[in-house]
Amino acid sequence: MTMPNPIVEWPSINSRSRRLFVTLLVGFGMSLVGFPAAEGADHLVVEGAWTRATPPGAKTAAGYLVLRNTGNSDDRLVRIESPVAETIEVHSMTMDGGIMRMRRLDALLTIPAGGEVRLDPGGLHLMMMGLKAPFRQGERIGLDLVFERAGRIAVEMPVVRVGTMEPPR
Ligand SMILES: [Cu+2]
Repeated sequence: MTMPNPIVEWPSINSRSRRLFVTLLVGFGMSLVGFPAAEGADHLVVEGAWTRATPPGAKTAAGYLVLRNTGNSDDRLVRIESPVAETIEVHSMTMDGGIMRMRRLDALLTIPAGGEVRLDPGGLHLMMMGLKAPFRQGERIGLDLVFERAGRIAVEMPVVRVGTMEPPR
């Protein structure tokens, strides 16, 4: 009397069910990681990031970019980290009695499924505060965007001329 040996049994399984078995294993592995990881970080695309050179003594700078969500679920920007500034917030700009005012967003910035959010001059922007050093034209400023689902995405912002109001091409 011998025990059935799974290794001996293996070749008797036809290739279709073998493929199914492998698929199930991969599916099981993904379910352990959880749904967000299964979707992958590539559903969130960061494009066209830029910032401006800072005048002498300036302690703040604004940064602009486009966040595009190609996935099926909303995502949210949880925080922004960079060694170049003490704090980085997302600000909105509104007209208040003829005066442009900016304020920190009350809630996390949501990037809707299949949609995009643009951070442009005059609107939403990244506010970098407590700059450690001036931004010089031609440099690139590195920062990490941390999303609820996509996780951490490293971004490089080219530094363009002071006073630029249009995204560089
Ligand atoms: Cu601001």
